[in-house]
Amino acid sequence: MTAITNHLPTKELQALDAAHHMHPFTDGNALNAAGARIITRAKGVNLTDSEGHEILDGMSGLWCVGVGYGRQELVDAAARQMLELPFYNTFFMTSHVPVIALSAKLAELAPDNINHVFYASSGSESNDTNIRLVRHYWAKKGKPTKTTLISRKNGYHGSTLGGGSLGGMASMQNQGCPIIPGIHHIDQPHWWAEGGDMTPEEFGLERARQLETAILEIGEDNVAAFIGEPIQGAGGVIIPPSTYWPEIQRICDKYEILLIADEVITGFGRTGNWFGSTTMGIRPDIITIAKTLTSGYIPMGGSLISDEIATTIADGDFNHGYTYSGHPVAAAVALENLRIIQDEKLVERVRDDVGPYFKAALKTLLDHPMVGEANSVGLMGTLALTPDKAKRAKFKGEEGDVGLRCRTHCFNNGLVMRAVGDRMIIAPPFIITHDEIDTLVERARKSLDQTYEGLLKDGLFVSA
Ligand code: PXG
Repeated sequence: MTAITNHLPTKELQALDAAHHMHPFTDGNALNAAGARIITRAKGVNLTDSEGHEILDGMSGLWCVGVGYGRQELVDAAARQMLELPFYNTFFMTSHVPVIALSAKLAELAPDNINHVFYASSGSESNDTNIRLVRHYWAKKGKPTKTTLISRKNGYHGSTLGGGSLGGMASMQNQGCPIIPGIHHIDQPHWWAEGGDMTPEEFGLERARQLETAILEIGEDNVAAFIGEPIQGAGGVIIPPSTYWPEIQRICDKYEILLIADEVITGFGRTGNWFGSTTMGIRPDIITIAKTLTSGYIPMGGSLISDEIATTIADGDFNHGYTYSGHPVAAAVALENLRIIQDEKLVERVRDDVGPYFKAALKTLLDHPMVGEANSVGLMGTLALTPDKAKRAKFKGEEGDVGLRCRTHCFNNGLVMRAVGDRMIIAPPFIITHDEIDTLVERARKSLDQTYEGLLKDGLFVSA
């Protein structure tokens, strides 16, 4: 058989892909009919596909390639570690240097009360760990009935049975993922879509207080933890009203409920601080990490854990772990990635330089007839598309059709911008320059124009 390489014709690659590769969250027949876009290489913030098109990656891969593509340092760190010690487990009273160094580094970066790490290979696995961890913690504290975790509709916490249950995506739960016992969902703080006539501040408080209502219903003695993303990512970059997180923190404190910040997207600089918890002013007991931990060069996830929890469960086995918990190559890459973020001051860059520049550039799109909201925190941005800005109206027809049209125009104009329903979301690498942000917004505007013209032509620029 001939080797399958970048140099095969695109059509042949697409045919092999269609024949053998099942894609995540994808309509297989639609994909096979269209043919996958084959990405062959990348450098900085730009992807190149098998037809030689250059595409500005406004999504950092999948929210992960913070330091950008083509970093030789990360390649070298992986190669060195593979030669020295490609694998060893950490189960039976053994450890290794990369995992020790990474854990100490993460303890240094994490909030003061957090100095311990439990590793996994993804965000989903890490949240599965968290479910077991908080229940085990409360059992150790002599409160074994505290088992329920409260999370949010339209939150995203992964695709395993645990992560998918914590998440609030009905489309997932309807497909073989019935919500596991002991999970309760409250509404999300999505003012644009659900805030009605309330001010954002009133609405933020109302949504946070649903946590208190749920705790009182379920009983304080039965609730283990609340989990939320500081800013919902996969749900559409939902930036909560300023009143939301302080009220959630107050409620968690009052009822002795652990707070888990799922920072798989917001961690390691995305919001302009090392953690989105800092940006939102909260004090979590556990922080879920993945993605930018390694800038996506190799899979790794984990749970950053408070001293209180770690010391409480230290007495006796915690019967949980993954073959690749603390994988030495992943740990070496993570460590080098964090060194780059720190040495190149990328967190400060997002906070003080490219973050504010990006926000101002996005806001220029507010004059577009279809853009009702343009907002960002750090390098996490969102555009709400609407046929009626004043009413924050939805489009007539299937929700998400307009977003998909726009996403397709973006791709064709050399920009990856994702659609969640009819919201567009953007999260470029931290190394993006002002010029590249200008290019991103230019391509976004062109795509919005084409989407708008198409809707007018098809008579679809109409409210539901
Ligand atoms: N928590 C959060 C907050 C996430 O965003 C996970 C957990 C799960 O991580 P893993 O590594 O198991 O995928 C995520 C993942 C999207 C998209 O389309 C977002 C994610 C994954 C896939 C697609 O925005 N986030």
